[in-house]
This record gives sequence, structure tokens and C-alpha cells, in this order.
Amino acid sequence: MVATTLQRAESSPASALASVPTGALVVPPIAEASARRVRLSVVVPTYQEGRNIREIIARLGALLDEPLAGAYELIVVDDDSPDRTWEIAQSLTSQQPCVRVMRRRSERGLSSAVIRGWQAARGDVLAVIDADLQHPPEVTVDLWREIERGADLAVASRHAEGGGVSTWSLARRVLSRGAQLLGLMILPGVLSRVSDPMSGYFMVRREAIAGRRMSPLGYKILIEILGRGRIDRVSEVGYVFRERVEGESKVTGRLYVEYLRHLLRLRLDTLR
Ligand SMILES: Nc1nc2c(ncn2[C@@H]2O[C@H](COP(=O)(O)OP(=O)(O)OP(=O)(O)O)[C@@H](O)[C@H]2O)c(=O)[nH]1
Ligand SMILES: [Mg+2]
Repeated sequence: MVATTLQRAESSPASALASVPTGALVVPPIAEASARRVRLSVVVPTYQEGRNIREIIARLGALLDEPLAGAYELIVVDDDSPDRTWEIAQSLTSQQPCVRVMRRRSERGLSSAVIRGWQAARGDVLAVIDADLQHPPEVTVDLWREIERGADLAVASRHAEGGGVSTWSLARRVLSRGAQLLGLMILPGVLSRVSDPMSGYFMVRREAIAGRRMSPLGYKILIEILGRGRIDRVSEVGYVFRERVEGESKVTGRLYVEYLRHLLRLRLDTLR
């Protein structure tokens, strides 16, 4: 009885779900004036990550508390996962008030989830990281340092010094490099700007993408940022893409088709 009372006294109740922005996929130019103390907003897109969400949120919190105590937020954007990832994430808000949770029911897909999260973000710097711990959370601190040194875009790269793909099969390596080469042929000026344009782990200054209408397809949101953003200074940090331990991959053959359509769409739009 005493223990229960103590626990209740120590933790505030879980906060309400954040509302999901609608309409065009455009990140607004300035964060709300009242919330300007937030410098960094990290979006964690999730679908069926109930077995990973606690750990990724706890680790990001512990890491970011040092350089950015009280000045960052973690925004989980869940597509109404049947395993109720959103609910687990919401239960964490009582211990970590920097966590905000969106439960999306009207839209699906990784790229739009990331942009919806950024639309609701309060920070001047916007970031994305996978929930499944394949992106080492420690690298977030290195990316933040690169932004502080003046980068408009800081990318965690598997192909920069110190980077790699751990135990990927030869087939997956060939597919990944093949997709990158295809992208270089269709959009050379965009994909050549970073060593790992397929990375889903990066930070970008809000002002570099604010007001730009995004139209992503599939998984490769970084290509959209490079293609449509005002990116001047780019920095890269090497990282090793880890194997997934818990939960399942959502990658299917359809994503390769969407990637090709995305490249072609961006090529047409940026030629205009
Ligand atoms: N909100 C949302 N998140 C998604 C969706 N698809 C994937 N995700 C999340 O995006 C991140 C990357 O998805 P994964 O399926 O792990 O893709 P991957 O890491 O490229 O591939 P694997 O190495 O096979 O895991 C994870 O955090 C997923 O939970 C989606 O449709 N909506
Ligand atoms: Mg993954």
C-alpha cells in the first residue's frame, strides 16, 4: 500500500495523445513562441515496435539529458499499431515528460509519419531515428554536435569512416548499393551530396525545410530533404547499422518500387 502511494506521488499522470497534423506535408517556419526553449525534436516513427519502444526512449532520454536537459523532445509517431505501441509510449510520458505521442489512424507510411511529427515539433532542429535500435542511439549526440558546429544537415552514415552494416547478407548489400547507384543516375546532384543517401538517421535545421512542400514515397525521406530543402552545409557521422533483435522488419519488395517512383517524382519536380 505504502509503495503504491509513493509511486503515484513520484510520477505524474501520462499526458494526452498529441493531435495529428493534417493537410499538406509542410513543416511550418517557426516553432510556437511559447515553446522556444525546445532546441531539438527527435521523431521516432513506429509500427509494431512494442518490444523496442521502452528501450529506445529510455536510451535517448539518458543520452540527451546531458547536452540538452529540458531542451529536447521525443515524438513517437505510431500508425495505430495492433500491438498498441502508441499506448506503451504514452505510458512513458509520466516518467519522461519530454515524450509526446501521436496515434495516426488516417494515414500510413514511414515518410509521412516523420513529416507529421516534424509538423508538430517545437524544436529548431528536427531529427529522425528508427525505433528498433538498429540506429545506435549514442550517435544522436554526435549528430547534435555537428549541428552545433554549423551543419544544416547531419547524417548518420554507414559509408563514412567508422560506418558499416554489421551482418548484412551479400544480397542485401548488393540491393542497397544498387538502389544507391540507380538514385545517382536519376538524381546525381541530390544523391551525391552524402555518402549514404539511404540513411534514415539524421538531423536537419528547421529553416532548411520550412515552407517547402514535401511529397515523399516509401522510406527514403533523406532524399526528399536533400532534393527539396535549402541545405548548404552537410556533415556525416559514421555508424554501424545493427541487426534487429526484437520485432519485425516492415521492408517488402513494394518499397523498391516506391523508391523508384519517388526518385522519378523528385526528378520531375526539381527540373521544373
Ligand atoms: N509510423 C510508421 N512507422 C513505420 C512504418 N514502417 C516502418 N516504420 C518504422 O520505421 C522504422 C524503420 O522500419 P524497419 O521496418 O525497421 O525498416 P529498416 O530498418 O529499413 O529495415 P530492417 O533492417 O529490415 O529492419 C522502424 O522504427 C519502424 O517501426 C509505417 O508505415 N509507419
Ligand atoms: Mg529496422
